[in-house]
Amino acid sequence: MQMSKRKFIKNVCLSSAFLLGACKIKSLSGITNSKSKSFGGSMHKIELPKLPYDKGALAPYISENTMNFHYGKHHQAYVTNLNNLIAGTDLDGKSLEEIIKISHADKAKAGIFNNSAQVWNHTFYWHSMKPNGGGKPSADVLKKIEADFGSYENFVTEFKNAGATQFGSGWAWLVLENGKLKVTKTGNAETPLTTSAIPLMTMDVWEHAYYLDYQNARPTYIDTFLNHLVNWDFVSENLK
Ligand code: MN3
Repeated sequence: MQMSKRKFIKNVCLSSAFLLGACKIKSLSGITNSKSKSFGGSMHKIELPKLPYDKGALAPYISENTMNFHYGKHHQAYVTNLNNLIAGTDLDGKSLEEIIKISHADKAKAGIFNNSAQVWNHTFYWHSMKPNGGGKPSADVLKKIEADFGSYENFVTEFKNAGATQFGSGWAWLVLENGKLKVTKTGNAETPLTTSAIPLMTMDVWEHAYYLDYQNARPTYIDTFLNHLVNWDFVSENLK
């Protein structure tokens, strides 16, 4: 059964580990602001947000085995590392987005930036996919893509190219910059959050995202992401 977008997002909010108050439907921080307060103390913790679907829901394109490692081990490790790094510092208690921006501006906080940005990027990535996703987007997003890229096919070419040419680890993004859609790529933990561009969706091209399912065939993973996984509803919400 297909859930309406609104209901889907509401369910994401209700099922999330973070405070309901932080879950604003239209804001990007709604899905990623995983600050919560523990009982009996002033210690704030960044938590691992719940997945918007079951771990096996993206199979066969992304296996439950990959999700067990990628979400259960890698994403969790970024959360754990970040909490250890900020405990007792002036960043303790700040929102994830604040931590990312502050640490990005301070070379001495590179470890904190890498872990906090990876927490955010991964949450954004899980929401950038859905079961039965991919293919051409619906009318509103398609119109915008055709206006800014010339055609859907041009967008696909640019996005594939960004993913394939990101040397080593990183991310391919669809962003909105100065009112126009743009494809970008970032290395390691870098994220458009520290720029003026608004992220709309992302694809993880770290090897851990595809190695168990596709081994070294990154282009096959990228094709699969575009044809079967992209969550255009999420892009549409982020464009509003
Ligand atoms: Mn990853």
